[in-house]
Amino acid sequence: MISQTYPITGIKEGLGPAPGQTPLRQEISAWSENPENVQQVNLFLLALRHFQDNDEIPFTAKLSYFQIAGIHGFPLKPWDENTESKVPDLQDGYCTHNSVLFPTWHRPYLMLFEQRIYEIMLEIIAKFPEQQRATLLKHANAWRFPYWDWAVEGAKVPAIVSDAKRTVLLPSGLTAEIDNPLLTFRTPEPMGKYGITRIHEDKTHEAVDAPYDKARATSRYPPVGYAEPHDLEAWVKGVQKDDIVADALAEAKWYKIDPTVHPGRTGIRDAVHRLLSDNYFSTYRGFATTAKGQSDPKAYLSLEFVHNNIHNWVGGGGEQGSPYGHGHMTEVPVAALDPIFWLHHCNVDRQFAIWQALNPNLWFDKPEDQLPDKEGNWSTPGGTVVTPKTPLAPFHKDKNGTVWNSDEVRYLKDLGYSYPELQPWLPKYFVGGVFKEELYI
Ligand code: TYR
Repeated sequence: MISQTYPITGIKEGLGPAPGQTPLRQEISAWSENPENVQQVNLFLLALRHFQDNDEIPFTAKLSYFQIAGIHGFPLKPWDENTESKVPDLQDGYCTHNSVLFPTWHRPYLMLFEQRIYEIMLEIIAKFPEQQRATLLKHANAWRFPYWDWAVEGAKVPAIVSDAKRTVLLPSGLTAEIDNPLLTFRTPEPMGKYGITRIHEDKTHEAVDAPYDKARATSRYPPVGYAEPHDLEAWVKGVQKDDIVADALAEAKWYKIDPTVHPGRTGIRDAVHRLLSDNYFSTYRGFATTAKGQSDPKAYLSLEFVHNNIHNWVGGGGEQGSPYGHGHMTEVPVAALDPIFWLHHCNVDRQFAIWQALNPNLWFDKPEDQLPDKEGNWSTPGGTVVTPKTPLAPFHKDKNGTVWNSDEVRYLKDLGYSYPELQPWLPKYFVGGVFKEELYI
């Protein structure tokens, strides 16, 4: 029995740059390269390193990086729930993919990650000399988790992620060169020791053999096999071939789209532009998820579809005949172990929020092909009934086990963060020259 559940509340502190505004989640390169943010960037790197360190927060602890990443997939265990009974449901982990719950489930998941980093920042600030603490606290309160905008022209893995080492200022006043905690998640023992297993075939039953159990770090574009000692070593130590990520993003070979059938297949920017175009989708489901038909561009394009392809282009090996193995980001059960997962999902959440602001009246709706049952519930094609009240397990709002639902994560203003594009100076928030908070999402 879980005596107290962990309340995911969002960060409640801090002021945004404009009146009535919560602090913004910012684009990671612009944020990290702005000299005004050196103290925030320093706190962030110190906190992320602490979060990932088994000696600081053991992987057996509910609030460790390892366990929080594990909610998404492996190890297939309940998290913050009292429930052996849940175990059989957890064949794929808790994450909801190919479901209308895809955008909303990942929202409290990201809030949890952001909140943990903030909590650790506060612990680290307490170790700094007293006279520095008030300033550091102000920086921590105004901080929100950054996003990686993989849709900009020339998108590549941000330098703050690709750098092997980063210099940080320690509470003692000394500087240190540390292994970059954004590059990869490292574990002292092979991850099999903590319950991460090998994957032999992917979900379409294509043979892949990815020794995630042997890895002691996450990889992007690892070798395709591991029979050769140097390939095994690459898997164990982790490789991050971020130049290849940039090439894959530029090439944008969308899966399942045959270019001879859809000669207009274009890049990521075009896809995102269509995602966010006025009236492109007539339903929330159409925008949100791959759980719909695949026959025309509007049917195959969705936030989830774009997101899936980014996962594969970042992890590597997802395309038929690829000379690379499946890096962590390519496989749902292990994707969240790679730190870049969080930066990617923050951008997915941002696109979701921008779309919501553009389409304020669209929300959960019945699928075109099914009618709601007597209670007004409808099913995903897989048969599970989902509604905007479906619990987004295992994310709790309070200590008493109350679980978040999609309706409750609909408006960012309740959640303690916003994005640069959603600032309240947009004219629509000012009616008769007065700022209308209720219109601001
Ligand atoms: N491999 C998945 C696919 O091809 C993409 C994906 C990977 C989606 C990891 C989510 C995720 O967490 O659809």
